[in-house]
Amino acid sequence: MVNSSYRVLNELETIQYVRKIPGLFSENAQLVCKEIGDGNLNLVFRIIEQGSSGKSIIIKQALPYARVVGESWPLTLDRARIESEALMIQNILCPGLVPKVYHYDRELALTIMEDLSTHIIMRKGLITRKRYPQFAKHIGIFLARTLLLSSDLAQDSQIKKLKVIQFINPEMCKITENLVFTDPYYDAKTNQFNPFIKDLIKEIWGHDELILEITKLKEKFLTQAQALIHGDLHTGSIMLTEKDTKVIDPEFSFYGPMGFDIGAILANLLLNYCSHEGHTLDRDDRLQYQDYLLDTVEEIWTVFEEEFKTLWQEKAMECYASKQGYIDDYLLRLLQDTCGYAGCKMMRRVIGLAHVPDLESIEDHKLRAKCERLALAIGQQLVLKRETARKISDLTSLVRTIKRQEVEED
Ligand code: SR1
Ligand code: MG
Repeated sequence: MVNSSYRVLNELETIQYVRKIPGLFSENAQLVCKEIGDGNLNLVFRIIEQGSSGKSIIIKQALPYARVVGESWPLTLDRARIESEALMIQNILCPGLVPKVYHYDRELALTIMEDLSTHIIMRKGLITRKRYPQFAKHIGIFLARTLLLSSDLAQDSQIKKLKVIQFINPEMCKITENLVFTDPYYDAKTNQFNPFIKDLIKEIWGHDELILEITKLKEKFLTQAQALIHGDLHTGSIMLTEKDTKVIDPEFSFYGPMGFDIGAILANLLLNYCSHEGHTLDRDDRLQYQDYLLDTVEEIWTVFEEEFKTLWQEKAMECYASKQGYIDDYLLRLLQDTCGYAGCKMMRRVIGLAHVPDLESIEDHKLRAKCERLALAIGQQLVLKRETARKISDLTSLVRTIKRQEVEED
């Protein structure tokens, strides 16, 4: 429900608002504001102080509906609280890897945070084949620290249960339940897909074994309060430079399965991998960049696993730390969940409501279909074969094998 003092701000009102917040700008500062949001859900304003200071901030305001659809899709404003509280926790667990929060206003569902105008949205960089040498290390550490340190592995179970309550996020979870695990697997009205791949999508709708496995992954998403996950960790939720990485937008955060976050980031690297069958027609350039993406997938997991084991040594509760073989079993289950969730996340971006610019920016629909078929083939096998994975190279080998089968290299 929208509270009575909530109102949607325009650019001028946003300037007037920030002037009243102590410590942001001086009284006479000349401020320019522009709404720059291009995401699915919120308003995002950037305010820049004119003159030599060049100081700037971001003001993010949740709308009481999903921006991408309009007022017919009402949406909780509590997501702004979830986002600001998750950012503050993540900033404690891994300082410097998320934007700083300067102010949160519950009434207006608004958060003021660090401006990252020197960084770009990772997805945009990947489409133009940019390389980010520090990214795998940064995101591997982010994942290990946010996931392990928020879980029962590293904190008292009573304290953790209170955090589960703090991060109850039913409306945002429902979006994921529908858009990731349900709608893409039948002829739902919300689906949108390229008519050139309808034959393959119909096969997926009739693939009982696949749908059974997706149902098991959905059940785990609904019921496993394993760690405080970001909940929407795609490459549009990452802003970076060659040296620095910031994870943004944790409004889907809740206590869920760790593999959902790791799978999300790997899935989005793999969607980009598929998209270069359409974007990068020079064979050598394409193969080199695709190798870079698979190396990145492997490095993310390797860094994650190393950091997870280090944290385990330092922080694991005695009841887990003392059990021989437990950590290896835990990480194996996590790898298999990661494969499964990566598969679901790939398929939903091809069949479901919300697509990715990596694929959507391929204007020739027949060429795009080639990429989408590859993404659907990889997605299906990641779900179906997840329990055979023993190490991260099993995932990347699977991708290479499927590409050889699906895309004839000349
Ligand atoms: C209506 S929201 C659609 C999608 O955008 C977000 O980024 C989430 O991925 C969600 O599923
Ligand atoms: Mg987002």
